[in-house]
Amino acid sequence: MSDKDIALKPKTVTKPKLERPRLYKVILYNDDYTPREFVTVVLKVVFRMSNEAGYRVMMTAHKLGSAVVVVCAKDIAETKVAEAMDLAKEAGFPLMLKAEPEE
Ligand code: TYC
Repeated sequence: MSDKDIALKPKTVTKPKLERPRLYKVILYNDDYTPREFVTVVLKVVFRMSNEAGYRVMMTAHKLGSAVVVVCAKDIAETKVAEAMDLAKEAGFPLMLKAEPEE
């Protein structure tokens, strides 16, 4: 077999397709019982928002029924939802948040 007979295999570089992890949005829902001040404090403590940002998001939920608090990884979104709802539960308020996948 001469050198000419050696068939060189084309090097196929297969790029692993890494799917970007899906992002989740945390939605805050309005209710008639949780005090505005409490909602604002929860947004500050759990989501590290400024007083102004927390107040704005709280008022958006208050007026429109719901508001997006943050968009982040699934585990973070679910942890924050649980933390916020635990604080509300301890205080006896029916505050509701949900983590939903982004379209
Ligand atoms: N609607 C509540 C009230 O008037 C305040 C509130 C705002 C509650 C936003 C929940 O996500 C909420 N006391």
